[in-house]
Amino acid sequence: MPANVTMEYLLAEDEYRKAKTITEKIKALEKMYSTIPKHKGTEKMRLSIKQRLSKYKEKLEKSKVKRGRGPTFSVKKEGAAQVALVGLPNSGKSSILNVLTRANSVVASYPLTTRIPTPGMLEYNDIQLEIVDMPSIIKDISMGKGFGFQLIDAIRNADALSIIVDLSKDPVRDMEIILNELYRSGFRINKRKPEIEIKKFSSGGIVIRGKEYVSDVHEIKKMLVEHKISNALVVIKEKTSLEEFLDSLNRNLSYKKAFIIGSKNDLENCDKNLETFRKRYSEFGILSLSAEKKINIEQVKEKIYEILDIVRVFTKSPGSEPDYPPIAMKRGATILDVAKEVHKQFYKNFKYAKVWGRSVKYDGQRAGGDHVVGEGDIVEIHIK
Ligand SMILES: Nc1nc2c(ncn2[C@@H]2O[C@H](COP(=O)(O)OP(=O)(O)OP(=O)(O)O)[C@@H](O)[C@H]2O)c(=O)[nH]1
Ligand SMILES: [Mg+2]
Repeated sequence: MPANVTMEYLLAEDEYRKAKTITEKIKALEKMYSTIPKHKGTEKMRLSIKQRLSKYKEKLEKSKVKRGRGPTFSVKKEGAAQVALVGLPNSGKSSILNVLTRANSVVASYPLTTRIPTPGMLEYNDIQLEIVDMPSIIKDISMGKGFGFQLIDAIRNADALSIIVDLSKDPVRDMEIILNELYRSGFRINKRKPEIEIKKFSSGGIVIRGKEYVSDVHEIKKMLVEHKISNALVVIKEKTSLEEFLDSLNRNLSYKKAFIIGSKNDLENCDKNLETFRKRYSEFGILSLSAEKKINIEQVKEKIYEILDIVRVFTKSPGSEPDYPPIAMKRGATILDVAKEVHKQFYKNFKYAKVWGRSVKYDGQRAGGDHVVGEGDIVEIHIK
């Protein structure tokens, strides 16, 4: 035990030792993690806390399955992609859903009005997008408080998040609460899962490639063994911190893109609050709007579209005009992905495609199945 930990940390550790339930253990471990000084000398202790945390969280997940799940919150996906509106009670989520779509989610001046996820459709650039107004985030949803687990599952189901903070109140504090709850619930926001490949074998021990990308190979091996991986080829492809490596072993984590909407910007003090907020959270894309006065609605729609990373592809049959509407693909999708989207037969019997648009040098260029499509491309698929 290094001598340079704080009194608060020692108290939290004591709490951990005395904790009887899984939830108590998790809370104490979280306290330990937040009070431990963050420097090189405590790195291993921090990792060990995180490791214990993910173990207890897994146990909590399992116990939730046993307990049954109560009402289901799942929203059947409609349209090309789904964006979830998440935020604290009364922050204006339902008002935003209503102004973005034709939905009619109940708006009221008291908190926790929205009890179940409420979807609406937004058409943008000829593409149908689904926006889901989520029940509010409250403290300890990660422990299952309220319908916490159902809410977490519903948020997991979304392709991206829009975090709503009320600009007329204290957006910096609200954002802290939201990010903390999301983190504890297993979300990693605007982060990419590190590029690590793990191929398990039945013997041969652990072989690590890309050792130069991590600071402590011994610690990595320990983590793998803790996760019951004792024979595997581990390929690390980019610089990865020990904490990121530990995260990558945790299958319960969900990596989500998010941008922030500062709501109610028609109210007093909002400009000042927005300025402070922007400085504090400069790494996020931040827009402000007023659902009531309909300010900046178009910008928000554009941002939603942008965060989903969609490219539109028009399909066509030989000798005819392109079909309408276009189909929405994820950026990086290939011609074969497009074929799969159109019809199983096009995918199974694919021969080649002709492409017009940004991704090719000349109109009607021939392309193979692995050709990556570009925004607005026209694709004519030829089959065997
Ligand atoms: N001035 C102003 N008030 C707003 C705006 N948007 C929402 N409100 C008010 O804020 C309150 C909460 O709005 P809701 O849209 O119900 O908020 P919510 O986040 O869905 O709240 P819960 O579902 O109860 O957690 C209501 O009294 C709204 O009238 C806005 O743009 N400007
Ligand atoms: Mg609501």
